[in-house]
Amino acid sequence: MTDAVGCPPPWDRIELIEGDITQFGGDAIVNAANSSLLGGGGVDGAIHRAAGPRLVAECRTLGGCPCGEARITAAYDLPSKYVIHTVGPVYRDGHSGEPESLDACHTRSLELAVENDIRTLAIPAISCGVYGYPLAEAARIALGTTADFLRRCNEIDRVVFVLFDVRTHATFEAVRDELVQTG
Ligand code: AR6
Repeated sequence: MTDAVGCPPPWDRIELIEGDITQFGGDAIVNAANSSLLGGGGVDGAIHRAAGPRLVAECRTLGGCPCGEARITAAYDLPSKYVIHTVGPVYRDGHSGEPESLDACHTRSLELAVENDIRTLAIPAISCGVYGYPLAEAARIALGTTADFLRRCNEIDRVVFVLFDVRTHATFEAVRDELVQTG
């Protein structure tokens, strides 16, 4: 099992930790939202609870967000400065545009980060809860897309995948190790 510090670029800028994303103290956290952007369960619910009611008030002004796109708001009572809300795909069979949408969620979130001078951001396992994306398949897209983005972008110092349970963390680590080895 490799550790980010011992990894070749760009993997040395991608960290995988088990934890609660609402405690991340970097510049921004990514929210796995739904297209209303008005809150929900899972990580979305946890982020809205920790940010306080001003977050949903700002979200209301945005008019929603389609699947595969992202929107940015302030983070209010959270320790980070911004929340980037993205809407992942609901998993059907893996051949109904889900990989492309999940890829787009990560790319659009990272693009918004660069546009807003965000250098450190945390990302949860988007679509891996209620939306039912198989973990290893989602990890391959999340990590592969992020690594490709960081290869051509030096304006982001650190992307931390904050994974909520042991199984998700272990799956992301195994996929990361595989991707590091295959280049
Ligand atoms: N920190 C990090 N990860 C978390 C946290 C947390 N505090 N809480 C849960 N997770 P989900 P989705 C993990 O269901 O599949 C919402 O209702 C969780 O264990 O939050 O994209 C939205 O409003 C899982 O690994 O998001 C949408 O309607 C991962 O976050 C819908 O769920 C994503 O699980 C989005 O579904």
